[in-house]
Amino acid sequence: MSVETRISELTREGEAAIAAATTSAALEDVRVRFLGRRAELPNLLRGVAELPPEQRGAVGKAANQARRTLEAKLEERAGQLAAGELHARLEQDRIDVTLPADPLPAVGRLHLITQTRREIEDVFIGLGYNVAEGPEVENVYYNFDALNHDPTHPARAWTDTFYISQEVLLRTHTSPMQVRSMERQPPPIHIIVPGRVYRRDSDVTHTPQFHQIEGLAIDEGITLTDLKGTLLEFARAIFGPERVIRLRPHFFPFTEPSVEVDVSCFNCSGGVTASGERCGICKGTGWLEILGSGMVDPNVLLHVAGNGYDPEVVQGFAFGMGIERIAMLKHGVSDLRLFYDNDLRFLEQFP
Ligand code: 2NM
Repeated sequence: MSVETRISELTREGEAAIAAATTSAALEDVRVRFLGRRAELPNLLRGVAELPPEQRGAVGKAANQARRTLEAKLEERAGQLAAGELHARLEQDRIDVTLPADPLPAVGRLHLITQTRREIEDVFIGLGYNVAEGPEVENVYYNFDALNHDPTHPARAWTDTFYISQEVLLRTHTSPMQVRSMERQPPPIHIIVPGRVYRRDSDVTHTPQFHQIEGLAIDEGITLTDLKGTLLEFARAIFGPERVIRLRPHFFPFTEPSVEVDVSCFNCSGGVTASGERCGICKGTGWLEILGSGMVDPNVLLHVAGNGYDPEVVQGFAFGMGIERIAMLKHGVSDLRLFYDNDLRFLEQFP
């Protein structure tokens, strides 16, 4: 076989091997096999000098041509394989950054006051109420005047309320936001207002800052019956489906008539426990006081009559409750101060 024939054979074999290589590593093996230091073609090139002079030109030319051809094919194939491998790697390593991260281990829990607030909110949201929040620093107008507190009402005294100035104070209830909401939105309105409130009280059953949820429903034709049905629904959602409620007459400046609402005790029957003892939760009365309520006084509506709250046309009810009180009753918490001591032994009991 002539050297030229061998060279063209090597070229074809090399081209076939290059085309057949499916990975960069396999292609590198082909390069070594055909163009490496000990490969046949480079060996032929190095041997050109020993050939008879008349063959040197043709063989040298053919061998060089073969080497350039294989080098070009290797180059081309290397590019193809690198691109394909990159694509495959990107495809395989694809990370979907929109997937949720692995959940973090739990490092805490909601405070019992927050849990209770949300639970109460959920009940009223289920009844179609909206949740509104307002400022803790209020004007005397919204905190007292617009809520029909007469000028001598004891809560107005500096001894009972934290004043910032003559006209500005820390709200003593969340009802100011109900007036603000009525200024902002014509009837019908169904809202609850949760939040912090402040009173100058400090003893076993009072902290100077505590939490309230107040509710307000105003529309044409709302009666005390709607109030009772709503609060019964609330009492059953929080204290159990078997509960009943009772209304006792009371006085609040912003409602007329006003009532205090009791729920039947969830721990006993009529004040006597299953084992025949006097119930410690309701002190043997069979009832737990849970909130204050009433039909909104026309004098309150008159402050927002310009926005559609004409007391001759619309009426409704309002109620207010202490979140701490509801939580204490429901979970048997014996001391209000436990809520604010930040003691994990207490907090961890409410996962
Ligand atoms: C209570 C008891 C009774 C009350 C009244 C109002 C408003 F803004 F409509 F006048 N908001 N909340 C209310 C009524 C609050 O808490 C014991």
